[in-house]
Amino acid sequence: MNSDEFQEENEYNERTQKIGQKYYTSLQSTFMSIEKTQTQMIMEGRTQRIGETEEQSIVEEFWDYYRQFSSENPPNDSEYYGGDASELKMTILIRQFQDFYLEKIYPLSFPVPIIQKSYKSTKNTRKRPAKFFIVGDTHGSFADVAKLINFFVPAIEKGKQLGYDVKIIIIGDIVDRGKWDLHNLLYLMTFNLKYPTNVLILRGNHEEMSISANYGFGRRVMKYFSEILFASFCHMFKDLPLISIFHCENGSFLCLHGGIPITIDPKTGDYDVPLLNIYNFNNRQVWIDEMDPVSQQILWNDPIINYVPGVSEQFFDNRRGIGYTFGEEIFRTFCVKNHIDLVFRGHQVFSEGFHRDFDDKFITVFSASNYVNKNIQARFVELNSTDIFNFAIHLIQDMPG
Ligand SMILES: [Mn+2]
Repeated sequence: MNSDEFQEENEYNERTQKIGQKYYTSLQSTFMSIEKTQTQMIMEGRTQRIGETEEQSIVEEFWDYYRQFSSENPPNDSEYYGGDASELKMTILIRQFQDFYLEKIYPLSFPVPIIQKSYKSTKNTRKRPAKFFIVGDTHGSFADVAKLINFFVPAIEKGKQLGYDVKIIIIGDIVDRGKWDLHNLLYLMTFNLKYPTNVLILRGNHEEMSISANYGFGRRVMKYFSEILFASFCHMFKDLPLISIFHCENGSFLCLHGGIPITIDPKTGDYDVPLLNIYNFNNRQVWIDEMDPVSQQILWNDPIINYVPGVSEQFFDNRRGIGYTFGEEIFRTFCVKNHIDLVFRGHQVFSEGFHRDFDDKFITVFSASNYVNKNIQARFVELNSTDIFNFAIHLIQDMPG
């Protein structure tokens, strides 16, 4: 229903852009020094850098710290683990997280920001099944993140015992809008490093410098810590992948933060949808303005809600100030071209916590129960590789913990 939708207007505007330009320019030397250290480490061999055990212990430290909290007992929003050393500890965690994505998940040598895995059996081989959990925007809502992680940890253990994979896909917008956003991000990064084969974090439009400098996260990090720490987070955000695709027994599903991207021919004005595997992405950028239009749109686009085939236009400029809204024909063309049967995304707030569009093939899920003082029925999705169309959309509040 339209009335349940909270449309964000003008989120990306002249001011956002100006602030983006400002930080992009002033933090250049910090970005360069982070990159220089990274290159040096690659050349020296990473294992000689920080001992494996020491690296592991940072994850364990953050894990033990966050596991003591719950939805009813959140951490203090102005106090962070490590006391005087907390900025240093965060910097090590960021570096470790970024290295993990650069080495294991989305290497620099791999230009397509899409993480794919097949759970589809062939004539001769039977694939191990998988259970997927998909989490939408959490935006600093610690109560929801704590509940989700409390639910996911035993679910991962159960999968191990019973012989199926458990994959948890977090589709971005972890930061901004809620005062626990830095805690949320640190807890989810720790969760990811603690369970590296089970958790995948995708980039949202808020995991970007100009937006996070405007909507809470940047101010918080700079108030309690420093501009350099903010730069380190922004530099890490750029290495998060944009899309995940899982090929399952009866179809393939895709996760991304915003929506289906469009390409427009500058000469004719004709539009098309990109073939993802051959598109020339330029998404590893700290500032949205430096990214290619398809990457920008993946983070920002929205569907035309209650789309009427043949009546509505194919796409409109998005009222958010960047990207487009797209109709069902664009969605279908994209799916056929890229062999996709089902799409899950976040990005849009509905009081019900979810929305089904385009014949139930384009699903929005929102996972923050308190969003800028609005009460939302926060949800997450569960589905299995044996039948992706038979998915469940759970209420987070019903989960234990
Ligand atoms: Mn978003």
